[in-house]
Amino acid sequence: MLSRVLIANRGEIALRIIRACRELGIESVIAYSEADAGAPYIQYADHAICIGPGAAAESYLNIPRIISAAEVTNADAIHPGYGFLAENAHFAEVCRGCRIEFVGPSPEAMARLGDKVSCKALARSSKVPVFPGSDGAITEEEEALEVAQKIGYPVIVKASAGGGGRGMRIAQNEAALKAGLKAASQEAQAAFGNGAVYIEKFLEHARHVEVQVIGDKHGNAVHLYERDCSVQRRHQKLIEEATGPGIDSKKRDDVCKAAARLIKSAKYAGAATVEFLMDHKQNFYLLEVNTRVQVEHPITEMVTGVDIVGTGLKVAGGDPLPFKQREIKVNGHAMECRINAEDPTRNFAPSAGTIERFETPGGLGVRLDTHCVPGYRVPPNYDSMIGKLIVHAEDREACMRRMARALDEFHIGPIKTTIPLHRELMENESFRKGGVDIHFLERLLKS
Ligand code: MV4
Repeated sequence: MLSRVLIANRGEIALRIIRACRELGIESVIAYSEADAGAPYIQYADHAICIGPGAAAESYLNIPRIISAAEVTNADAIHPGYGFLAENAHFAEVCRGCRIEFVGPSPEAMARLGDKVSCKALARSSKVPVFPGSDGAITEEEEALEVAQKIGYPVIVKASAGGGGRGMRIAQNEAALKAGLKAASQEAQAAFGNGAVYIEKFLEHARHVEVQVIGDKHGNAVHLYERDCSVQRRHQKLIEEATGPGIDSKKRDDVCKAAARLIKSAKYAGAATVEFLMDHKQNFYLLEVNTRVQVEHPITEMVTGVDIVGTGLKVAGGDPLPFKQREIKVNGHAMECRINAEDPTRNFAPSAGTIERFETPGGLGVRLDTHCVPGYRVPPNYDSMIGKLIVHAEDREACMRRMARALDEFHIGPIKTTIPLHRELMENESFRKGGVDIHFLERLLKS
């Protein structure tokens, strides 16, 4: 078992990890930047250490400073949370070299799944459905044109090192494909230092369905069912729900088992999310694997009763998974609304500053994961998410009514937030029916 964990992250996820450590009897050390000095969540950690200035490159992304902080505070593990260094295989490798446990996968498993070309190859050999396309990275224009001819247009060019929508180009014809290959490769080279690209068939209308999985160091892998995250804008999710509305039980079983198979093949220990696109016939195709705990993990916790962050800490300490697949049952429905300090009426412009009014919802089935309190100043240095409103109810209808009620009780000012948009979405007919596609929100915002 781990005895002291350094948390190399901030905000609500830092608080989530502090809470999990406390419940397991693990000491927590919060590593914070000067921009986060005095933040209220810091007091709940057992120890705290400043790791540098507000700029992420000089603190939450700075490997030498984080490793030094772990050494001087005598931490035996580092939890990266999400974002920052969470999916950096080099960082996981440095931790290993310093005999510090990285709370997450081994650098090898992270690289196998993080590189999309190698992930797709592993998926194929594990009988996980993938989009038709090139077998590996494309090196010659000629080869790309041949593959596209075979699978038919439109196709999508993706960067092997990309993810979350970066380094992608859609092509409707040969000319666009030639241009897209160059552009995607250059963008990937500049952003990730790896210009490798591949192509696959482009699916137009789809839902984003992702499966929560968790593995241990003893070769066990279990899925915790799926989430639907189709309500998004520019690859930023706004609402997620568990389980996916309208997915029939056979398809659910297929997609969830495929995800568990993939991380088992990768010899993966820790929490991960396997992302898929699902078409209107519920055919599903692998997109990518997120090798970390995700923002939206709480909805899965609410419907399964599994403490995902706590279980991640246990498996990092060498414990086998404390449950079997057949013990995992879904109870009711859960939904999460991301509360961002942004103004939806001004194209989601950031709205940093001091939160004067912060009145929070409560009651049956309501969970609020936030690091904010009245008087908290939202620093301009980081992403704009200031909290997650999570509700759980017996079914999807009741869940939406409970979310509407909780949003009505939630008052934040004078900064602008996504609360009013969420309140409108709870009344939206298409959303209420379930099964909206990944373009739903952008279409709605245009109209
Ligand atoms: C696709 C696709 C359609 N067809 N791949 C975007 C982010 C990255 N994870 C992969 N993405 C997509 N890959 C094929 N073959 C459409 C998207 C996509 C998308 C996926 C999930 C959620 C939102 C999205 C928004 C635009 C495009």
